[in-house]
Amino acid sequence: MDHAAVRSLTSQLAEDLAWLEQHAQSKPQHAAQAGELRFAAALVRNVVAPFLEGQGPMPLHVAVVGGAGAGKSTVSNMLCGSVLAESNPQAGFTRHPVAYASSAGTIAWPSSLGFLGPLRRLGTPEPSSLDSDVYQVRRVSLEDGQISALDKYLVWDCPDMTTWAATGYVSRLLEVSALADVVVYVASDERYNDEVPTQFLRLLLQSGKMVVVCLMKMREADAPAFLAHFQREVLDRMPAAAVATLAVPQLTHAQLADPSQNAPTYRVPILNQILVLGEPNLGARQRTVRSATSYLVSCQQHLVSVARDDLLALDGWRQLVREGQNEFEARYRREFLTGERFHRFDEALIRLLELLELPGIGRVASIAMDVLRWPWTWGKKLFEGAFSRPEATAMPEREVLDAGLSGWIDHLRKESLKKANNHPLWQHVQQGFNTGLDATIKERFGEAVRGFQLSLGDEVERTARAIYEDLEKNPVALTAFRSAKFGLEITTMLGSFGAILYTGGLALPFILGSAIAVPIAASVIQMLTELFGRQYVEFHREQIRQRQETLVAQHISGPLTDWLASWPSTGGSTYDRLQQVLKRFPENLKQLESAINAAMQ
Ligand SMILES: Nc1nc2c(ncn2[C@@H]2O[C@H](COP(=O)(O)OP(=O)(O)OP(=O)(O)O)[C@@H](O)[C@H]2O)c(=O)[nH]1
Ligand SMILES: [Mg+2]
Repeated sequence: MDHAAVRSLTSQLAEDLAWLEQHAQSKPQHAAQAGELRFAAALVRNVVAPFLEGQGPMPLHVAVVGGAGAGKSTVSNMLCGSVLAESNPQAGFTRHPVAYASSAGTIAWPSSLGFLGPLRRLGTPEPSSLDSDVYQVRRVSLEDGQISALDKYLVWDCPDMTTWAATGYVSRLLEVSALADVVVYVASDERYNDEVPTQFLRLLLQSGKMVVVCLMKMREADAPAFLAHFQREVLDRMPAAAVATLAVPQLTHAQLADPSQNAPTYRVPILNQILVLGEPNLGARQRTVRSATSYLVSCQQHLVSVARDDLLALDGWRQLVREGQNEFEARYRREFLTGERFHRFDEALIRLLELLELPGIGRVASIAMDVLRWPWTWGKKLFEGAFSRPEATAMPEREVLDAGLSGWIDHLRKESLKKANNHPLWQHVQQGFNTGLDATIKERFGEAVRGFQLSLGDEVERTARAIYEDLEKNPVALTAFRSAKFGLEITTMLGSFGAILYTGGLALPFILGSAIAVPIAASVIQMLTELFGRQYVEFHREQIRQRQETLVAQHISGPLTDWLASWPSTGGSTYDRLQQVLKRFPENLKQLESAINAAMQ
């Protein structure tokens, strides 16, 4: 994988994790997960990206972490060999990470994007109580022959963790813990089992960090019992084992003032553990990179779960909105379109039939034919008079649309109330309804209806008119239809007269027969003509119905559905971004894993 590809892959992963973290921060119940996400992003930025970009293993990093006032600064001093870090009775004194480095040689800092996240390096020394997104590096001159962790490592004295809110100074601790090749977890006898530090220890072990535990400040005689207790109550419940657990009983002031000289019994075992874990340098770094990658891959489901719940809830909301849309459209069809006659089409039928009669001089023949069709004309009148019912009047269109919208809104309101306890999204929707969401919906709906009416305009009128205008504009076809119809009628008539002449007008029964046959034949022809004409008009009437249905979906229900579906956004995040992250995150992790495997071959 080339340099540019590595950069784009690792930045995208870090970006997505940062976005998920921001997403989690908006919900108090996801505070711990926000911290985990920050840690995961820091693993990508501080460990994996520098390695893939060819950064060498030196210096290795040891981070000293633990609860407030546990003795982290004291242990950092023990690792370095002299009193460098400000230890202070005030718990929570250290507020930004301070790195101690041997003054021999220069430090090769990775140049990868986002290294140490928001932490800015201080140019001048400051007290470690400075509460700001910074870190500082303090150079230390070692005495000849003195053993110190600084031979191999940068020793990071970190702020405590008292809350999971990955904002403020805990985020600085997460940044450095992710960077670490080795972590020293410090717990004092008074507060060895505090909830947040214990959860943090779990995260460190789960992510495959090499953790050395230091238990502080107990009476020397109590040390074995305390170690056993901590093992049983804390470590045995962890997902992975710590490398070692060591006790540092309450030190005297002289020991605190010069741990190298006065407390080697406690200092040396810790140092040995740390130094062994750094052998060989490259092996130590590769282990850090491998562990980080395996953690990201194996915990990906958990990491994105903060968004998955939202996605499920959003899916549920979209589904609900669509159900409302379907019901709205069905109701419009049922209560308006099906009953709507479009009377303009009845008039169009009359015009069409009139058009098929002969014009000009032929009008006389047409009138004659009209008289001959008396059985059909009278029969039709009688039939219509006897059987026709008053037409069921459809509800006015606007009323149907308004009723449909009210039903839609009621459905959304009722369902979101029912689900209010399932996910904050539903509470958000409910809150929306309490603060005027329905008024906004109605406003948008009103605009949409205006757009619909405008676009429908005289479409009905035009379609109806086209039924006869098309024929009018096509004289060849019109003449052909008229001639065919009239030809058929005249042939029938002439056939009958011919028969009379043939029999010499003598056969009275035959004459009478013809007198009946001619009007019946003319009626049948007219009936067929009207039937075809009606079918033709009905076809167009149905088409305009469908067209109107489409226009309602296009102008009213469709846009309203889109707007409603994307209305709830949680923590400023959009549905699209959620989907994008959930899709590309696993793919990117797969790529990262193969890049790491290739780089370590
Ligand atoms: N007498 C004695 N005091 C100790 C011992 N270990 C730590 N202390 C004191 O406990 C206090 C807190 O120790 P620190 O090392 O500052 O603890 P920390 O974890 O760095 O604390 P914060 O940075 O405030 O979170 C300091 O006043 C230390 O001197 C010990 O073994 N003996
Ligand atoms: Mg401190």
